[in-house]
Amino acid sequence: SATQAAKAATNFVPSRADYQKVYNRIAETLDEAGEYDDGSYGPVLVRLAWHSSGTYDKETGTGGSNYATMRFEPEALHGANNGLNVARGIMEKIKQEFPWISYGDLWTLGGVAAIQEMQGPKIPWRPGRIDGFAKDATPDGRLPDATQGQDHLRKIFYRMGFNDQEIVALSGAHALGRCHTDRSGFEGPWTFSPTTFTHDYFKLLFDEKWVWRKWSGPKQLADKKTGTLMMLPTDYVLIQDKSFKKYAKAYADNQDLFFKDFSAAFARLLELGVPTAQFVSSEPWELKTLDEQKK
Ligand code: HIF
Repeated sequence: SATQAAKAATNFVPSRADYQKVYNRIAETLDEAGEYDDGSYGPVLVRLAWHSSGTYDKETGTGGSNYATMRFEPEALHGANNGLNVARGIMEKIKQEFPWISYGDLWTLGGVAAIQEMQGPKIPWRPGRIDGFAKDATPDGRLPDATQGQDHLRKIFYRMGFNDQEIVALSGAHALGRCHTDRSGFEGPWTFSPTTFTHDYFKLLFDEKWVWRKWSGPKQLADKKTGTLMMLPTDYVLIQDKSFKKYAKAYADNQDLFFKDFSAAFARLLELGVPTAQFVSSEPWELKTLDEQKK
């Protein structure tokens, strides 16, 4: 709107209420998906938030959500980011409406709004990311390769500063969304409710019998009973590796514990690479869902 554009032109300092407005606009957009996938843009926005953050390398302090470098080639074209042009396009419309927000804040806020609106836990979040330049873009190979095993998973997530428990907690986000043959080559959803955030991913890992799918695509598992669900090789190692399995079982048995641990790990993921001094608030905020604001 004209008001929001005027705010961008002046030295306007946005308040928490302004960020709640952006959250609300994203939340309203999720359901404008129509025939797209399972009828929600939520899952692909979670994937954008994660891929913009998961490039972080704690040794060099490079990557992470600060500069939103996926706007630039070649990072936009990295194989791991296939299909995220859809999510960036959705976010671009929000950016037109709220030009004062940085892309890093917008994309991470998109993940927060998507998870909270899909009945997930509150994800504490605060603004402060700034737009970087093409020279800040990260090299290919920093995001995980789904065809690999536990050593690779640890190498990638330890590099971001996560431990085994956090790797498992984060992985529960695959309760959401699906794989697309024209994006990753894999196919199908992990759960029967891909637009609702639950601990079903862990329950299904333990309760179903998983068999290698017989097809010409990349190696993935299928549930024996219905053949409609999938697990990636990197999902399946969570019940094969002893250390991972202990946490996966705990999350399968206790949804509250999963929600609590996921919230902490995902909030931390979204802040990777952002210098603390840049944040506008010393404590992250819990933004309200649309439902909570109706009350
Ligand atoms: Fe994903 N992930 N992810 N992922 N991911 C895909 C889709 C989603 C990995 C691989 C894939 C996380 C970790 C890993 C989401 C969220 C998160 C796809 C399919 C692949 C191949 C892409 C496509 O074809 O469209 C690997 C190897 C990971 C390391 C374990 C995070 C924890 C689970 C960090 C995370 O939050 C979401 C949501 C989707 C669904 C996107 C969609 O468009 O529906």
